[in-house]
Amino acid sequence: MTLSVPSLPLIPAPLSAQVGSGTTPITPGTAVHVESSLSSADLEPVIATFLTDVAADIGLELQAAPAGSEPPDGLIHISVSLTDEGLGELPATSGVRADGAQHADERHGVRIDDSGIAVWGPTPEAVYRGLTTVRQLLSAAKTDGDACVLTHATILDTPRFAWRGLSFDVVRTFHGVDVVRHVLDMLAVYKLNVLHFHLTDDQGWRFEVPGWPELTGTGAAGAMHDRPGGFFTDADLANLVAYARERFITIVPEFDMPGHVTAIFASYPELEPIPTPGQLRARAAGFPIGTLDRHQDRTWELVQAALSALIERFPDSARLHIGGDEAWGMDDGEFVAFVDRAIETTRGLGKEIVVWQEASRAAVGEGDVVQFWIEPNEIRRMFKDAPQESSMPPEIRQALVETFSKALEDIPVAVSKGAKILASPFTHVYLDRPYADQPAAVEQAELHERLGLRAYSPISLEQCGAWDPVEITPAVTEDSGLAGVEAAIWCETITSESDLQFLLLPRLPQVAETAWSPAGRVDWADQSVRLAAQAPSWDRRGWAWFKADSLPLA
Ligand code: TNX
Repeated sequence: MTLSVPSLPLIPAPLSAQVGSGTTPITPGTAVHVESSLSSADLEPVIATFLTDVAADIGLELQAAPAGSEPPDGLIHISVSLTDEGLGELPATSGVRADGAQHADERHGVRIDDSGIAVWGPTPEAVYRGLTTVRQLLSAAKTDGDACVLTHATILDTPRFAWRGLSFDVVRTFHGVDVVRHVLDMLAVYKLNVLHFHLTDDQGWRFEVPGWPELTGTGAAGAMHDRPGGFFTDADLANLVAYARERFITIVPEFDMPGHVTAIFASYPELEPIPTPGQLRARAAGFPIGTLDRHQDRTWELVQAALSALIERFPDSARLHIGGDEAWGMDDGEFVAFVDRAIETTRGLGKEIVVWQEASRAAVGEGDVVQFWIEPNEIRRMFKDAPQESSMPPEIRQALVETFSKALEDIPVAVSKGAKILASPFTHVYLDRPYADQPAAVEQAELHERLGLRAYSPISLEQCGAWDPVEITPAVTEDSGLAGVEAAIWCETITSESDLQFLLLPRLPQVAETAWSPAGRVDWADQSVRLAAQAPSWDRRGWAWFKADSLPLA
């Protein structure tokens, strides 16, 4: 069934909406009331975040009514309440919560009528999501005048998946606290709720580990090419976790291992094993790769210390991402034994795991989250259809063919072991793919040319939004097999915040729609209109974005 939700400039598209004919003006000073004083304490922080965000979005200064006060008769106001009235029929959300919450509930309602706006839901998080809908409506209604005039409507909504994320590489280019806060702002406005923080990789180490000062000394000094390095202090991370929490976003940290670890070797050379023949060949071809050695006790002292530090810094996450991707050149048996012990170590510290798909070859099982990224059809295309087009040294290419061929079995294996799959197919949600659409403005030609990995074939905005996570994920046949949907932004080609934003917008809201809105809703004609309607608010926020020729821009 294709439900259309016409005339509402919302993304992700809501589950259901009825649009009326009247309008109501929301003006500076419009007060936000909590309907029952019993729920004031729970909802006050949510209102405070909403007021800050609306002011930042459009400069509209709403106000919080004093706790317990009744809205004066006849005065337009916004009311919020903790109730699931009228929401009982909404479908259940599938997937896994990154915060491990057992009773999470994001179902909510929003009603706009002559009295103003009512937002309700059974939890503060649900009310926050409903207020986010209001934010989008206010932003879209913003004109030069003082009032935002909203069309009457009733919206009942709930997400399809519990895990709606973005994996963010802060290694290849170091992005500091302010940039990460802006990314959290973007996630929040599109109802995404997980920031997967890729904090370690070959080019750098980005967080403090007690007893291992060289990781943030030598290890953090650089980034890709000659870009400046950096790392997050414990205070920085506390700041980010709190900022995310206010927006009902969980930050899930990643320590990527046993591959992608040469920043560790730069810091502690004694941890570096003798490279395997495959690794030596790759290094000779200019790829600085290496893998951790499970036979050294010091390796496990480091793993234990680093994971413990992450647990301290990211108390809201029920899980640690322990990597497992691209352990190039490592013996298969060694790889599995390493990942097994890393899993055991994480569980021993009281946390659950997320791993990249290759780690399915180790002891993953029930309750684990396995991240699917190597989309099989693309692999077949890459290696069968166009081998002659490769500019890669043949040996490296051979290694890639082997690695990716093995990867075709990973997700079916993970599913058979009872793991939940986090859908991140690199064909559709790797936002470091070049754009296939052309720039509408000549000023963006250079960015369009430079940004995104050239090894990937470009994808269009339409393709980014036109896929279904169940259909694309091998061996998964229904929503319940998935943890959710997560995009990734890798920063090899990105040198600045505006480069980053150029690749995130407009595709990030499309990913949000895939993760949130009901299946079978994909319709580019409608989505492109709703995306284009976001552009003024990106401009007001000062966010760079790609002005694609495929968008119906004013
Ligand atoms: C593969 S995705 C990687 C990253 C690269 C990315 C570029 C994954 C688990 N590993 O190391 O940055 O491709 O898109």
